[in-house]
Amino acid sequence: MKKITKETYLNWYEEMLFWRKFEDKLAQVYIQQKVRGFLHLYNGQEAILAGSLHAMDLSKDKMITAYRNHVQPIGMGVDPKRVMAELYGKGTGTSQGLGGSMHIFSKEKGFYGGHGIVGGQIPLGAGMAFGDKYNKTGAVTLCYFGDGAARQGSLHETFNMAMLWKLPVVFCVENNGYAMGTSVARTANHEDIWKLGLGYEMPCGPVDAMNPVAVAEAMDEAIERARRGDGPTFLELKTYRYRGHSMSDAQHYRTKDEVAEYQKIDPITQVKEVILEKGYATEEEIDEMGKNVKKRVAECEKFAEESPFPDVNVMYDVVYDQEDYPFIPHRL
Ligand SMILES: Cc1ncc(C[n+]2csc(CCOP(=O)(O)OP(=O)(O)O)c2C)c(N)n1
Ligand SMILES: [Mg+2]
Repeated sequence: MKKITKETYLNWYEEMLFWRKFEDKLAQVYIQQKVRGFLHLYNGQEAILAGSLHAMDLSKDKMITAYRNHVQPIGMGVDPKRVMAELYGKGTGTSQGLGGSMHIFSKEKGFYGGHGIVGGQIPLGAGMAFGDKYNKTGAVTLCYFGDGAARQGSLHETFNMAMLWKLPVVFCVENNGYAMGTSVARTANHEDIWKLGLGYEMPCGPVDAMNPVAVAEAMDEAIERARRGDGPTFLELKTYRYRGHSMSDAQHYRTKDEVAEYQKIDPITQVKEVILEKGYATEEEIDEMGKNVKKRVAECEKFAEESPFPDVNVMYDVVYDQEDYPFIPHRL
C-alpha cells in the first residue's frame, strides 16, 4: 500500500473537513429552499471516502454509489463548484442542473453516480467491472451501497456472477446502522452483514470505517486482489451518519446520546489527534486549514448562486425524441 505519511494525514484532515463543511452548507441552503428535492448528507461517513481514495488508482479506477453522493465525485477530482451548482439546479452543474442531488455523475473522473433506486447500483457496479475485465483495462470498480440495500435480492445474483467471473470489483456496504429509520437489528436474523459474502466464498470482513487508516488498509488489499484477477471482495464498512436519512427525517428512531457516542470517535477528530500527537502541524496551522476550507466552501456557494438556470430547451436534448412519435409536439 502507498505509505500513510504526514502529507496523507494533512490531506485527509483538510479534505474530510471540506466535505463536512460542504454538506453543512448544503443543509443550510436547503432550508432556505435554494436546493430542492431530496438531500441526503454524508456527515460522519467521511473516513470511507478518505481511506478509499488513498488505496485507489485515480487514473483508472471507478466508483459507483447510492443517493448519498455529493462528496465522492469531489474526492475523485470533480470541481466542487460544479457539484454545488448541480444541487442548485444550475446550468453549470455536473449534469447541466437536470439531475440534482441524487444524480451527480462524471464519466471523465470515473464517478458513475448517484443512484436513487436502493441497490440498483450493485449489478451496475458489477457490469462496469465486467466491462473492464473484458476490455483488459486493469481498472477496479468500488461499488458502495447501504445496509438497507444489502437485503435486496439483486445483491445475491450479483455476488454469484461476480464470483463466477472473478470480476474486478469491491463491494462495500456502508453500514451506518439504519435504513432510513429501520435499524439493522430489526431487519435481519444476524447483524454481521459481511457474512453475506460467505455463501459465495467471496473474501469478506468487517472494517472500522470511522478510521481512514483501517479503511485504506482493507481497501488496498481488496483492490489489489481485484487487480491481479482474483475477483471481488465484500467489505462491511461500519460507520455512522450524524444527520438523518434525508433532510426530512425527524429521527425519532434514535437518541441524541447515541449520535453523541459516535461523535466521540469522529473520523476528522481522530485524524486531528494523530496530527497533533505526531507534531505534523500546530493548532494554529490546523486553524488555518479550517479557514481555507471555509473559503473554498464560500467559493462554491458563490459560483452556484451566480450561475444561470439552464435554458428550458436543454431538457428536450436529454429525452427520447422521434419525429413521428404519436404525442403532441414537444419542442418549444
Ligand atoms: C427499490 C427501492 N425501494 C425503496 C426505496 C425507498 N428508500 C430510499 S432509501 C431507503 C433505505 C435504504 O437504506 P440504506 O441503504 O441503509 O441507506 P441509508 O438510510 O443509510 O442512506 C429506502 C427504503 C428506494 N429508493 N428504492
Ligand atoms: Mg443505512
